[in-house]
Amino acid sequence: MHTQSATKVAIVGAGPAGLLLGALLEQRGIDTVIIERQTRAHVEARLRAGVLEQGTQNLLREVGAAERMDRDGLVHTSVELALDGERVKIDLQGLTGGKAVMVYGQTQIVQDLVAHRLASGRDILFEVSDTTIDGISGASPSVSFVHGGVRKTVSCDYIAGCDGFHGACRGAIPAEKLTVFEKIYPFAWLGILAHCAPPAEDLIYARHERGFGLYSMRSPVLARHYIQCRPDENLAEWPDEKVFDELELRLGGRTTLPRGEVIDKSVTPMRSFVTEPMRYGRLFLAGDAAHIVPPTGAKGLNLAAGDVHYLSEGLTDFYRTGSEAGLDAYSDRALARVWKAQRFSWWMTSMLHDFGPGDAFGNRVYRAELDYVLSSQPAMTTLAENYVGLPY
Ligand code: RFL
Ligand code: PHB
Repeated sequence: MHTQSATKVAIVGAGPAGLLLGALLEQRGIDTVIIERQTRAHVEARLRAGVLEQGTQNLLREVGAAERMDRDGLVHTSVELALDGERVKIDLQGLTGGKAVMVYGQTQIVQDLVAHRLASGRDILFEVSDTTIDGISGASPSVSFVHGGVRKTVSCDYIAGCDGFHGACRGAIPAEKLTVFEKIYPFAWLGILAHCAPPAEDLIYARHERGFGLYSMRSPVLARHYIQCRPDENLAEWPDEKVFDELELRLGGRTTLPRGEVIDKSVTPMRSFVTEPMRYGRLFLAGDAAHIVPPTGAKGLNLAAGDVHYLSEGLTDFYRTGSEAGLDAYSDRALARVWKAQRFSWWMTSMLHDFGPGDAFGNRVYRAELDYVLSSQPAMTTLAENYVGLPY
């Protein structure tokens, strides 16, 4: 059996980019279909980002999916950076004219956006397989996939490729039409989620001769911590107590960390990646499908939100006025912001990590850079302005 249907915008991927784009378009009366490779339970349990810029928060409010975020999210008006155990508070609010970030899990955002869409009577097609993208260089594109054992084809005006770094959409663009920029870092993050209090009210980003450490949280009783490790690190060599011991050392050894049951432990590789342009014909890429940042700047999810903001504006203009000017400008507008976030994420990553014995000069220079930032008001202002998020 093969079923055919039609929509205005077919959205591939129900991560933050696809779900938020769906919500923005629905709100403006633009019909969408969202397909997702994984189960609903899988996408709602995936543990990822935790820091939201004001622009991201505002988009969630705009679509009416921010009730839980505004109730449970933790507003952070400052962040700490540590160099060899010496902690310095950076007053985000004071340095940016009143801006702050919100600590609220991507896991929860995805749950909130899925619930929001289902409550409006629209569905999400989970567990699709064999996704193919057709006709993007012509006037009638379509997305085809298997769902519930049935091959389905959805024809549409436009396709939004929100299917992450390993998705199908980027690969549907002829390779010679894309330019890829990539940098792989010689380290990764070992992350834990644990039932215990975070060590401080602020997030702490720490540089230490033993490597980077990040002390983050999901709530006052749920800590989310990371330590720099090898890309091929074996988790079996990291029993829970050893992770906490190492985190204490990277904070300078003078702070006793609250400890508790570890409920998740994983290794995340680090890369910077950008695809240009973010459009080919009637296919638009958004979020991790188009770019990856190392997590040190907390920008990945926020960039995905920025992309779909620009894309929703372009699509809204088209359906209201027939003008494609906003869609034609999408890639350039998104990339201008993406590259600034790439720069910031690379800078934070360089300043805070140990690049190993092979880059002794770099290690000294990056350490000096952090030392400088922590003693200079203008440098702290630069950090704060980027951390809270550049304007759309
Ligand atoms: P996602 O979240 O990867 O979603 C893509 C979705 O597409 C589905 N998919 C397909 N569906 C249908 N057909 C196919 N052929 C498909 N192929 C794939 C996938 O199953 C998936 O559901 O991409 P999106 O929406 O662009 O969102 C991007 C963010 O998830 C990502 O940038 C952030 O998580 C990055 N990130 C952080 N970002 C921040 O802004 N602040 C942070 O504090 C932060 N911390 C992090 C992070 C990422 C991390 N990891 C694990 C990579 C911390 C970590 C540890
Ligand atoms: C997190 O809490 O998962 C987190 C926070 C800040 C980052 C990256 C991840 O820069």
